[in-house]
Amino acid sequence: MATAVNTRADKVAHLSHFIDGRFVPTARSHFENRNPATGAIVNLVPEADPAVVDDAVKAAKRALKGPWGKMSEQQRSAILRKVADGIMARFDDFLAAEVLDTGKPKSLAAHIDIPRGAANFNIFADQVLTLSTETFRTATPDGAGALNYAIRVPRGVIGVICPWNLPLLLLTWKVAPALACGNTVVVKPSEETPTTATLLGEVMNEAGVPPGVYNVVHGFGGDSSGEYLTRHPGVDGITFTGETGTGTAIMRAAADGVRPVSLELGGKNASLVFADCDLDKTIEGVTRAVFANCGQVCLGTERVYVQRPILAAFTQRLKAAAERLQPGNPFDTATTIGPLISQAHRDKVLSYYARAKADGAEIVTGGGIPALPSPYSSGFFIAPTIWTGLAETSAVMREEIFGPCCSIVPFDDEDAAIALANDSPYGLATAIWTENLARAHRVAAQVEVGITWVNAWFLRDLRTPFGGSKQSGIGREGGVHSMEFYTELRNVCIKL
Ligand code: NAD
Ligand code: 6OD
Repeated sequence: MATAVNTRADKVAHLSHFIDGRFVPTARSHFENRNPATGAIVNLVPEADPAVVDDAVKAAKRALKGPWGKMSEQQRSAILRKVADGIMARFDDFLAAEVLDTGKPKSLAAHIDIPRGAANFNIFADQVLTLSTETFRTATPDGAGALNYAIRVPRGVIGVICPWNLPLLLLTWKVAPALACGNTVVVKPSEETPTTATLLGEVMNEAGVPPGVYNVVHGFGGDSSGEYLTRHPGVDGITFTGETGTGTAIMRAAADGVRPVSLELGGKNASLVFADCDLDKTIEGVTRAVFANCGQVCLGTERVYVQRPILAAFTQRLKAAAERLQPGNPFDTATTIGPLISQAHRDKVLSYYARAKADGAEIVTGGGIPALPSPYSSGFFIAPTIWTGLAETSAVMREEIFGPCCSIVPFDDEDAAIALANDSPYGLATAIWTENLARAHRVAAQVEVGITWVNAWFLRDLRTPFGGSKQSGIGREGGVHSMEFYTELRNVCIKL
């Protein structure tokens, strides 16, 4: 099927905004979007100015009053299922587009990103059919009483701002519940990964989503379409995933007009590896937690605390696992680690590699840029890296790097492990590795994070509350928790 986006590495496509059910080309101000695996340009992307963002918000406002606003939950649910089916029907296009935009291994995107894009529509198609509200019988002096019941209404136009690390997965994680609840959306995908959001416009049209319900504007963040969108007074709520600093700026923008925000932000997550763990399972899990998606996962582990009796064995085995990772052509099934998203991000991660050295780290493995043949030598690849010997005060231990790297630090007992894990301004996720169930419960209750895994990492049930504590975010996504953000509760009191 012909598509409006690029699914081939040897082509450069002109992307468009998607507004009111139509692809809107613009001749003005295109920026280059590169394939991180080769550095080659894959897309020329239009940057939305305030007028384009305004068009999108107005289209979304109109759509609230159109057929979408009049549909039953059952009708919306059925349409969302068609969107899920549409993603699966275009699986190969979504997969190619996501791999070209991100450079992530095709095997990873085929296993996680694209199926989750579809699953996100199915889960919220289910969820909206079981959404309930509270009812109270209230006593009154005349004895007749009153009945209080709450109704849920859509919030209106939702501004959706997304990052580049799991583009389709994170975008649909917000768009699906927003639409299920009867809202309309204006999405601003990351400037690094504009393609699958655009392709989703085709699927929305094919599934019968009315024009204006799903809109996409391209561009950057501050002083560009991201900021224009979050500041637009026609936007009734903002949902954001990205860096904590950006989340802070968005929260400020949302203060004008007192608009609700949902923020999924950064992390500096710990793995706590106890001597009583199953070491085979733990190495497999920690390897994924540190290196999956080239370390560009908000839930990923950058601090690995290991109980002293197994420190040497653990370090030697994690090193071996890191050295087995195979960089290269993301479309090749042998490739198990892709590049970082951009030259700028690689420069940032390399600055932490230099900082680790300056702070006295021992480099267990990695530390630089791997030698690869052309054209991958021009990509943004970086070596998986492990350090030991860093002090907790080092910036490498405190700041989110978002690269394929971790620092291993020993601990002696449970209390020390918990204290180390909690010594962070962030509070997104922790992975605990132990075969002692009582210990798992004790530690899980004390780590100050929104998400704790025991003997697992990134094992997801989409009904569960997902989100961060401290500077890792505000609010929870998933199941009924998403529905709470995307609806407003109104109470009705009837005197009987
Ligand atoms: P980012 O904050 O730089 O950008 C995210 C999005 O915000 C982009 O679309 C960008 O254009 C936009 N943006 C930037 N400044 C803006 C502004 N002033 N106003 C409006 N929009 C603006 O994040 P990133 O580099 O794309 O993604 C990596 C970050 O995302 C990491 O910190 C990672 O931990 C975090 N993340 C968190 C989660 C989570 O669920 N907690 C998930 C994935 C990524
Ligand atoms: O699985 C999810 O629902 C989710 N929000 C994952 C976030 C991953 C961060 O990079």
